[in-house]
Parts: sequence; structure tokens; C-alpha cells
Amino acid sequence: MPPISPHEQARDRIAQLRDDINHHNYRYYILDDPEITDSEYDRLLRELQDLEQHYPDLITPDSPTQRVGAAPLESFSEVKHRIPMLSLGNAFNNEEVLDFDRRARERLDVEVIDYAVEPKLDGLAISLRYENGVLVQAGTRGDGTTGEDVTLNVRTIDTIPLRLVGDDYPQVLEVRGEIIMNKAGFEKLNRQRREQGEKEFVNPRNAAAGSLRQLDPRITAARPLSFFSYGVGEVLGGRLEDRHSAIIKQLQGWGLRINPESKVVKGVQGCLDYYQKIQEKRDSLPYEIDGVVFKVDSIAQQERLGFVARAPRWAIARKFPAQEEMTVVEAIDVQVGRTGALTPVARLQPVFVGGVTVSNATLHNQDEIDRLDVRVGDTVIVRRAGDVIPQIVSVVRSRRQGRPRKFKMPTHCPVCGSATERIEGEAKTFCTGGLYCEAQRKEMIKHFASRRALDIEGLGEKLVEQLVDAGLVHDPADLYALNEAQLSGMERMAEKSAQNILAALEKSKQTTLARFIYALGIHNVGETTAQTLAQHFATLEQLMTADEESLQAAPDVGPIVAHSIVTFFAQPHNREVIDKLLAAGLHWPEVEIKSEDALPLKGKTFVLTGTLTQMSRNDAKAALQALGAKVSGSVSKKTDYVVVGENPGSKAVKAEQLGIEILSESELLQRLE
Ligand code: 9MJ
Repeated sequence: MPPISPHEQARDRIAQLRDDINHHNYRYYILDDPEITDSEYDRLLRELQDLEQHYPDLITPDSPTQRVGAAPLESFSEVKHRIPMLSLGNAFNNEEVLDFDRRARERLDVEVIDYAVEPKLDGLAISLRYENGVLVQAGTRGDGTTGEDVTLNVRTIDTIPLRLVGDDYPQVLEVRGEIIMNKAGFEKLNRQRREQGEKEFVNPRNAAAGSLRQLDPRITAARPLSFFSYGVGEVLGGRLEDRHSAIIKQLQGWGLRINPESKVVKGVQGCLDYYQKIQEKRDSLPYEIDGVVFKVDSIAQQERLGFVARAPRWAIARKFPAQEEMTVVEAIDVQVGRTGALTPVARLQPVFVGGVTVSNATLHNQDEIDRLDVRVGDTVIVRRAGDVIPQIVSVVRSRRQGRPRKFKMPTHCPVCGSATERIEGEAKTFCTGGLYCEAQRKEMIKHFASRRALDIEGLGEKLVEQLVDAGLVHDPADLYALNEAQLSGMERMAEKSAQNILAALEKSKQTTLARFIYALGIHNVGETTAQTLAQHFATLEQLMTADEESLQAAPDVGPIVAHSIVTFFAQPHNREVIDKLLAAGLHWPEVEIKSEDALPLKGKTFVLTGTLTQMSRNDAKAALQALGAKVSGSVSKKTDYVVVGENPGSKAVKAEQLGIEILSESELLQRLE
């Protein structure tokens, strides 16, 4: 036997690699049960690519390397469907399904029909022609007899085999199915398009259609498309099973993906139950569906039933209620949330969508309104999917009449009339009348009473809500006007606890300037900033009269914080509440201004770890900061002290490794003295 040449050796190896890769594609895409890792797969593919590069004459169109190859087309050519690609009749309620079943049973003269049932994918119908196991043509449905030849694009879709598996497939096999983009792929694609300033796709169906109708297959290749088969067209030179359910199993055996939710049910009740079950599952499926399909399972029965017009009498689609409908924006209102955030809401002409009547849709914020460019009077597409709140998907620009004004967020709160502010770089607009605004009342008072603010013991969330609902408390100052009778009148309020709350209120009057500033709930002013401000300005009067420039002179106060503070104190209603609080007797010791150099812990960095028993970590942090120390979250060479509480974590270990001084809680307390 003559020795085999390198060319022959390459040919054999290439054949082996292609078989292996096709097998692994089948395990991965069709059976969802891979046998090798992604990196092993990549190695096989790379070896094949290298060999083919050396021996270009050995490249064949069905090689797994040849998914994207061709240059862009000038236009799509036609494909003729010798067996028409049918559409399906629709049923929009159970009666229509019962009618369909009754007619079929009467024609067949049987009691019960077995149905093959499957989800109805919302994608693009496609016909794939395999000749001797090799994909030779892919065509869209078009008008059912003539579609577009999208072979080059379809070849780029991983879940579509270029060559069938096994050897018992018919000589000619036309597979029919749906090309889809799954939900995750769709979201990712739109995110990319948004980032690149490109127009987003409205839904996965449009994205799949847009991706397939590309003259340049490289664009299609970059899109996350996939495929499920659900039937056959022309079949020559081979035998198919005599039931739909068995045929799709055969297709699966030849390497085509079928829907894992497909099954066979008995009679029309089985169909109705299946509809119910899939509807419940709809949101958790990774792809969009718009209903379910019921098909008479027996091919002999299908043939006896035949067709009407362009739809078979042996199948029907039970559609879900539409998730998108058109309607008109009658107004755009602005709601104020509990935190003072303003949210624009579109008031819609009521429309039935996703199974309910929708008359409002959130518009989120000004950016979203600008993105959609939605204006009062516009016709819009509203979407309600599952239990998600209704959204406006897009404006139907062609229906816009006249030149409606662009919507702008109001400059004043629609609830309390205080100025609104939008912080640079943030999406939300806020009301600045925190102390007074009715919308924020409950949250504001809860915050005011909370432990790190005025620390009014016993005044919990439930009680605040009752007091506000009863009309007894409108702002934090009203708390100090409460009497025992009013408090005892609240639910689950014993006489003793009413007295306790009055005592706690009395006690809270003696506070600190820092706590008071924090309690005001000014946007962007947390506990640490409140302490800094108290230290820097020493009196409330000076803080309230400071302008943005002098505010920024305080440590760690930047333009955003300064702006929030000035805006807050500029609201007459906020000032009124502050006056009432002072009149109620709130007071605090004079702040001792420590000159920067006099701060004993200035320049020292502390890290706290583990649980402290005498004080909270926040209190410890605040106390350290008041003495000029920096408190950091992680240990580094720059750390001076690590304070170790109970059950310390890795920070304590790291401190030891770096030779950093470790303090116990009691040592910390000593130093704070
Ligand atoms: C979809 N769209 O999922 C059919 N379909 O059968 C399923 N469409 C169909 N079957 C015959 N699952 C014509 C169309």
C-alpha cells in the first residue's frame, strides 16, 4: 500500500473533525446536553479552520466553518414553495377552540382526537431544504408560495445544522419552523444599540425579522438568532412517521431543534388545559410566544381534513390576548412618590391589552420621555406583558396631529408647590419640600423620628402612619403637639405606651445640631455630611443663610450637596416647619468649633471590623469622624488603626499581616473620651 500523502491525511482528519463538530453541535444545541467543554469545542473548530486554510480545495459548503462566508448580496432572490407554507387559523377564546374540535370530529366521525400541542413562537416562519442531508436552501414564507431566499443568512444560525445527523433522512427533506430571537438576546442587542446611539428594536419578532433580512450575512451572524422546527414540507426518497408528534421526534434525531414544551394531549379538554398551563409559564420561557398551536396528531386524519383557503383544517392557533395595542395619550400627569421623586404618568384612552384594561402607563422620568418623544395627543403602542406594569413602547409618529408641545417636568411640585430639582447625572426629579409635602409626609416623619435622627423611641412606622391618616400629624413639628388622649386613641396603644411616647418626644427635644440637620431629610445630606455641616457652621442660622459657595467651603461638600441644601432652605414651607420645631422647644448644645489642627485624630485612618457591643458601627464612625479621623472600609498600608469587635472578619487578619495597630472596643472608647 503506498504511503498516504499529507493531502490525504488532511482530508481524513478534516472529515473526522467535521463529524465530531457536528456531533457536538447536536449535543449542545439540540439535546442541550454537551459532552465537551466550550474550550475543547473551540479547539476542534480551530484545528479544522487551520487545516482548511492550508488546503482550501478541501473546503465544502457544509463544513461547520462555513457559516459566515459569503459577500453581501445585491438583493434577495425568490424561492418557490412547491408545497405551500400555510398560516394558521386563529382562536381567540375557548368557544372557538371547541368549535374547531367539533367540526374536526364531525368530519372524521370520531369521538376524541389526539392533538399534538406546542407553543406558538412569535418569530419568522422559514423553510429549510436539505438535499442528501446538506442544507441547500432557506426561504421565508412570503405569500405562502413565493418567499425570499435567505440561505446565506440562515447558515449563520447555530441551531440550524448545515448537515443532518445520521443517515436515515429522506433524500429531500424540507423542514419548516420558526426563527426567533430569545428575550435575553433581544435585551442585549437593544442595550448595545442604545449605547451606540442606534434605533432600538420594538420587540424580539421585529429584531429577528430585521436581522434575517440583511443583505450582508455578517450582520445576521452577529445577531442572537435561533430556530425551532415544527413541521415538514416536501419530502422525497424517504419515509416519515404517521403522526406529527413522531415526525418532529424524527427531525430531532436528524439534528433539528424542536420545542421541549411540545406534547400530545387527548381531546379538546387537553388542549384547553395546555393553553392554561403554557399561559402560566409564558413569562418564564426564554423566548416570546403569542399563543399555543393545536394540531391533529394523526397524519392520516390531517389528510382527510385537508385545507380551507390558506389554513389547514387540522390545526389552529389559540392566541393569547395581545400584549401590545394602540391608544392615545390624553394627558401626562406627574405623581410624587413617598421619597419625593416625581414620576410622569401617561393617562391613556382605556385599551384592552395583555388581558386587562389599561388606562395609565408610567413614563419613568424626563429621559424616558425624551427618548420616546411622547407628547399629549400622541397615538402610542402600549405593552403589558405578564404582571409587569404597562409601558409605552413607541409613538406612532405618522399619527401625530399638529405640533403638540414637548413635555417638561414641572419646576414646582404638583403636590406642595415647592421647587423641584434634578440632580446632575441622575434620572429622577425630586420635590424639595420634604418637611411639608403631603406626598412625603409619612416617610419624612419616619425618618425624622428614626434612631439616628431624633431617636424618638416607640414612634414606629405603624404609629406614624396612623397619626398621619388620622389627620393629627402633617409635619414633624405636629408630633410635639400630640397629647395623651390622641395617642391612646390609636390602635394597639395602651395608656402606658402613650405616656412613654410623650416622654420620648420630650427627651428628643434635647438633641444635637448634627442630628437635627440629618433629621430634616435634605436630599444628599446623610449623617456624615450633617456632622460636617454642624461642625463647620456651628449654628442653624448660619447654615440656613449660607450660599452655595460658602457651603462648598465645608469639607466634603461639593456643588451637588450645596445646591440641595440651598434649595431646601429656600422653600418657605420648609422654613415654617423649622420655626415650628424650634418653637416647640427643640434645642441643642452650642457646637464647639474645633479648629482643624485641634482635631485630635486628624490625619489618622481607622477601619472598623466585627460587631461592636457598646455602640453601633455607625455611631463609632461618626464619633471618630467628629474628632477628625477618616474611617475607611478596607485595610491597607495607609490604615493607622483597626478596631476589632466580636467575630471580626478577614480585615483583622490583614491588619496583623501588615503590622497595623489593633484596638479593642474598650480601647477605642478610651480614645474617644
Ligand atoms: C409556531 N409559530 O410556533 C406552526 N408554529 O404549523 C407552530 N407555527 C404552523 N406550528 C403549520 N408551532 C403552519 C404553521
